[in-house]
Amino acid sequence: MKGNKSTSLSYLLAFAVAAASGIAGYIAYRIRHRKRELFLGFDVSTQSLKAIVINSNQEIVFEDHIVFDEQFPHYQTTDGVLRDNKNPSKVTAPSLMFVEAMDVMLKRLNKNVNLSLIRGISGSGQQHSSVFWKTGALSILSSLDSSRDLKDQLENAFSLDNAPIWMDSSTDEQCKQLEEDFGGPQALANVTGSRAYERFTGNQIAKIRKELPEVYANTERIALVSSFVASLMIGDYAPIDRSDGSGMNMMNIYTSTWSEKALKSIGGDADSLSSKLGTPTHSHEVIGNISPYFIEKYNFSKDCKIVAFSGDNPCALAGFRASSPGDVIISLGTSSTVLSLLDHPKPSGDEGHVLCSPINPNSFIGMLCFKNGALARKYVCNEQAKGSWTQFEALVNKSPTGNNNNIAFFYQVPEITPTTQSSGIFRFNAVGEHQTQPFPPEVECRAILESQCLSLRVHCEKLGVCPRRILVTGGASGNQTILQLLADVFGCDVFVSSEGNEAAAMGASLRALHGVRCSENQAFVSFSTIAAPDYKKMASSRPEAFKLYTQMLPRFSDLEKTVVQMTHL
Ligand code: XUL
Repeated sequence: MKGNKSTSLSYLLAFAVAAASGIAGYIAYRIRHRKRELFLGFDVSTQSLKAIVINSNQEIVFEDHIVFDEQFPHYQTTDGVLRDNKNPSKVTAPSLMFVEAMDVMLKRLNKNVNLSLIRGISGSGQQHSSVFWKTGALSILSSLDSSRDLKDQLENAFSLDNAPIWMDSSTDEQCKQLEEDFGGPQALANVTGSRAYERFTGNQIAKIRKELPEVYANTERIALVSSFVASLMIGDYAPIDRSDGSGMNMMNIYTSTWSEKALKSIGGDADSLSSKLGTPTHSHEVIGNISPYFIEKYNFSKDCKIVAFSGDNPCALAGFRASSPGDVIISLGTSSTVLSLLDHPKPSGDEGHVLCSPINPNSFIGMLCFKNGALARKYVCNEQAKGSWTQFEALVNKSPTGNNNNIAFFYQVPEITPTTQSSGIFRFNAVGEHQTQPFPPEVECRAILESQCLSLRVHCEKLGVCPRRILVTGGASGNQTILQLLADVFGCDVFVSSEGNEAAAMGASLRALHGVRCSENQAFVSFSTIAAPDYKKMASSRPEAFKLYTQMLPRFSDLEKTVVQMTHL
């Protein structure tokens, strides 16, 4: 009895040891395997195609880019785009140029990276920009010959060679019609996340249907640049992801399905337009394995997964590893852009956009674009400080927080947030009198910075964006005075990221990693467990200053409304 007991015990022990070493061996194998895994992100932006390859620790192992104008002069683009000489508001890009860029980039990748180790691919595309596949194109796409380049096989695959991009602003008529069909801008924003915008793809489609009916009829599939490049990768029509899809004025952002009303208004026949668009998908979804074309031509693994591609702004948010509501990214470049994760969005019929989040199926992004960023700051710096930023900062610091209630608005170009009709500089002294002459230099220098920061806060609040922490990028992120001002105006800490300017491509590669992990897990995995942030704190809010700016806000907002009216006179 005793012997039997000890025999079964030792069997149990042996079994446990074997199982444990089996599990340990399996874990060791998984770690070794994971260490070798690579993830690829593309970014088809306006001027260039970028690619970033990361390992599973999110370290960049390869990056490269191709500038369209330099590499492909035969498309005759300027800064990646074609402008209509007769109508400068019409802006397009050649769809085949994106295909040729992919041919060139894949060859470069093949020379530098062991592509058989790429486990997942995703991408970012210039948002709102479209590609029109011609009837019959799917059969070409799904039977590509790996002995030939993509470009040679797809040159006749488009119903429109040059398709509208986000810089196009020629759809005023279609925007008015769409808003009317919905019962006004707010009603449209309540469903699609934005009032009608000229660059938004739905309005572009409506215009093509009206002006080029034969093109519309001969279109089998309408893609965004993001889903277009994803289609190349899977050799099939790829779905539009819900995040990029919310930049079209057509998708119900709460259900991620096309709005019937929008389909009818834009396409006339809702079913026909719906079939041209396909069904939107979650952004973290694996939409297929890589097509045999790339396996044969570049030695990709047949298990390489393609994760839905998305727009450049959603991908930039992922690239900065924003993880929870209240993470607000402020990009201070030529223009200023705000991106924020939101749980409870308030779509506005006046301004700003609510997009679905690319990293969380139950969350949203608030996005605001301000046209007057660096140019307006530079103008004041040139006028008041002879172009010296050191002198400019010294002047700013000579005037107290709140600028003794002097407020000014600097619009070098007509502004979109808030929407002004014209450019101009508008100054108001402490008692609200409109001043035509510049303020003294220290007041003028502080005025431009306070005005831009207060305007950011006013419009963020309108959209439901309340920062818990602010992450600043872009040229002005090196300016400590601006960082401190943002901390004081918003009342939160301000950080900078080491991610630099390739946030969209980085975001695409992180989304590839995220999508693959969700697929392995057969369920959604939180993005924050995948992509660890790497921020440096640059400024903390000072309570007294925050209080003062909060008190100033209603007056600032009223004056801004007055200025908007003045530009409409
Ligand atoms: C955003 C927008 C631009 C483009 C640039 O709405 O139009 O930021 O996404 O590619």
